[in-house]
Amino acid sequence: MKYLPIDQKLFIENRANLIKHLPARSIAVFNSNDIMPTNADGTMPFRQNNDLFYLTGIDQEESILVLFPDFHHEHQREILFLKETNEHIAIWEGHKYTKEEAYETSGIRSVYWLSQFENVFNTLMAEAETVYLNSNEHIRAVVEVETRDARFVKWCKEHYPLHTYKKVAPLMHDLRAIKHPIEIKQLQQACDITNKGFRRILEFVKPGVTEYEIEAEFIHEFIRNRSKGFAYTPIIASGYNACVLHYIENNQPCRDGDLILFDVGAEYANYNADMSRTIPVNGKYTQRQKDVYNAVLRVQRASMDILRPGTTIPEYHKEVGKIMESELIGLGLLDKTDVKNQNPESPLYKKYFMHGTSHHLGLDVHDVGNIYQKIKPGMVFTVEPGIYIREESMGIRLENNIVIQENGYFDLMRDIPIEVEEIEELMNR
Ligand SMILES: [Mn+2]
Repeated sequence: MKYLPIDQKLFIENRANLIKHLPARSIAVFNSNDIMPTNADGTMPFRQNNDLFYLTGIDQEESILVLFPDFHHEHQREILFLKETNEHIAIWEGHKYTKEEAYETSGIRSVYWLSQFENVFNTLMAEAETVYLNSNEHIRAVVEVETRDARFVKWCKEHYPLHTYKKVAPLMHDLRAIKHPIEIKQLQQACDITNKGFRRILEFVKPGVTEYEIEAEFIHEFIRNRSKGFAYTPIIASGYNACVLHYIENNQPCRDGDLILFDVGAEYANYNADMSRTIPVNGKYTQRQKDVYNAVLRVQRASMDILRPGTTIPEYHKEVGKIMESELIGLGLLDKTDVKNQNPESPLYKKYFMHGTSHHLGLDVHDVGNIYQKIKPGMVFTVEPGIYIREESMGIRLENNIVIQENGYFDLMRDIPIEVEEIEELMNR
């Protein structure tokens, strides 16, 4: 891991919060992610299961967390099972957690090797009535590969058919939606690293550079600041490419007079930043570009003001739509009368602004959290309006990450340049 150690207090408190929701005689099990294969003996970089990470801080494959809050023996109420290590394994496979390190990281005192799992689990299951198991219930997830958690559900039900099974995912979504101050600290770090990357490219961009050269500048800055790299596949879209919402080719030269849209964020300690900025290739926005840019900026700021406790994401998106509508009329892109007569089921603004404005952000980029529940302090959201004008080969999106507070919000990207004047100044130094 490149990131600095996280205070184990986070994981201890996260477990304590989950346990409050478990009824008597229940057991909860969380599995790590698999290391995914590529070809031959190649593998993808390891990415921990976010629920297991949230509850333990353990960032290693083949790990299992078992919670049984009211088990008779206090020392077996929370147990971590890890891949065995010793001096021989350390030489051949590299470093794995020792039991002591796993305790330091997670605050869990009972750390066993994986080979003991079936025995210990069998003892616990004899006393348990209800079993909480994990599943990926993200509403946008397309899952074709069977995860370790999914395999465990099958195994468990086959070996223990008479227990009551429940899903732990809704509990985890509710908990993870509200961020602990230590999590906010990690998210701030991810945003600060993203800021460094953005400032680096403001000095680098000029007519003729290619989108992939810009991508290389970002990742260089990210990794040298203890990030694993991009939080998600970056979008570096100049000119018309910015109108292709999921453009990730990043292989075109940037032309004088065009804008470049970046949707780029750094990962830090498994937490993610999600930033969008739009800058002029030659360091100066044209009047038209400036007008559209400032319209997007006004929508962003107005959106931040109405994203507050008590509302829900669908209600909020409706309000943002109205703000966007009036800006598009102001830019001459929509006609007032047409808007008045529009079908409310498919509002006209969607021609120029076709995506959502905000999503939860955290260990997942599109983080878990029920969007139909009322927004609460401590939730972290992106705010990312955009205007895409295909006939003008121009796409502008501005995206910040904010923490919802009792009154108002805290902008984790407050230090990342966004005003036209500041961006022009930094590009022309
Ligand atoms: Mn986003």
